[in-house]
Amino acid sequence: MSKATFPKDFLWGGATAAYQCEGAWKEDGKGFAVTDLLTAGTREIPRIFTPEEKENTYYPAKQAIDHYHHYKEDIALFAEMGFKVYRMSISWVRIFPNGDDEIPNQKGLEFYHKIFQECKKYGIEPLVTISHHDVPLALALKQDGWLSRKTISAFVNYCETIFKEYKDEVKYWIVFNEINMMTSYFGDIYTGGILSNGTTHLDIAHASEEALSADKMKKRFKALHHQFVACAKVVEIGHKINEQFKIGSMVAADAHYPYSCNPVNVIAAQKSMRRIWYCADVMVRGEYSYVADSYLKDQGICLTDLDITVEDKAILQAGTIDFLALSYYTSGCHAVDEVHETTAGNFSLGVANPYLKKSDWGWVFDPQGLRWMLNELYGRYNIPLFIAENGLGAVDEISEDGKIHDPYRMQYLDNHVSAMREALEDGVNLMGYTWWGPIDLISASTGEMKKRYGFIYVDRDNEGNGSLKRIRKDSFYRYQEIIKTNGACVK
Ligand code: BGP
Repeated sequence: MSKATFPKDFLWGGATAAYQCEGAWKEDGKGFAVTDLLTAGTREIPRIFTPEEKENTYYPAKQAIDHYHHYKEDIALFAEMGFKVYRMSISWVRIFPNGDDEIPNQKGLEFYHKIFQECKKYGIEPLVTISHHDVPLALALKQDGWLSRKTISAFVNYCETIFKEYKDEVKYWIVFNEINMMTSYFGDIYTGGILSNGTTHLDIAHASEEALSADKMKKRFKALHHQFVACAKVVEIGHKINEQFKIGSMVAADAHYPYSCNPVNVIAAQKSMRRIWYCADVMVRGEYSYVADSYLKDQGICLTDLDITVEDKAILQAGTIDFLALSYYTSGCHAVDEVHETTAGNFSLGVANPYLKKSDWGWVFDPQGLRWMLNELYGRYNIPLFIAENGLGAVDEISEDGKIHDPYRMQYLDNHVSAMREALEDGVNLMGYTWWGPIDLISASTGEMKKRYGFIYVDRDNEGNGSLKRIRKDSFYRYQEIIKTNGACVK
């Protein structure tokens, strides 16, 4: 039997997020997002959130990689690699500095027009994430961000504004980045529910030890419910503004395996998948499924705690998404019969897999897990899938020849492209693939520059020093070849 190939119109590209690359954090009328005010950390040191900008403190989002002023150069480099799509996010606070202002900030609107025009110049399709972690600080301070229903209307107004503004320039949208992250240790920052929770840091080092009261979990899940309602409303409104819009939303979908065939471990792994199903079921099927009850019960809460109204239910039903976007980086195992060494990821993932190697940040390499996850998702939902993030954060060195040789990244890329092709052979409907951080940018979990994902190196260090010069890494040319051959060059 001949091998499946990638569809002719497969959307190859890369993904970034505003606060991790733009910089220019106070320029042209932009307000603060909560994520702007996170200090830099490391794998061991938490990022601290400060409700006000502190003197003599380094905030990575302040300048990031200064994409705001380098966007032409950056998009030209993406075009040189052959990108068909550029996934980027609009910063809510560039458009509405306080989140709920009466009038949008024209300079903010103009900036994204410029980005889309630049993409168009090279035939690159924009894919816009509407909310990538960056809840407006003003809404967090005033009303605990997504904990308040008032944030739903502010968000819907923001979406309506950008849908109308860019309706002829953008076709593909992702409403929420990794919406299931709201229930993880990132949740208090990403929902803006900081003040009520008293949370002031983002602590990846201790994420797996986190034990929270039912009251705190209730707040996270309530904020998440408000995002579901907002997402559904926005899907409906978007389709009315332009019926050609393809509007998706996204889950973090790392793979979960039983550590052994001991049935108690199999059940534990199955249960851990509820962190994906809980969210995707609502967005794809328009209602909470049976897994919601048991998942919430394990957090000490129940569905009635979330104050879901009859009107909410109707909204969820009416606004189901057109495609499901996912991020996939790694996998973890589940064991409840014995104690084992743990592993890391953008979620805390449980036990390390003895068959797999790890990155410097402890994320295991598992391309087969991507094939497995795509099958799980497609089998359950039967709607098109889009891999909106996948990539390797690694330490890169500039060699004596002035170049960056990154065979480890090329290997990671090849292996995941190969796994995607296998998933296509399995019959999965996959629309596209955007590598996370095609250009080095700020790490979300640690705030480092040292954790580099890019095919393009950016001269900038963890303290914010460097010329910001862009340099093509070896992987730049590999991705270029992969796109040029539509994946055929990968064994
Ligand atoms: C995802 C986020 C991205 C990105 C990525 C890599 O969870 O959507 O914003 O940063 O993870 O994570 P990190 O930057 O922590 O290495």
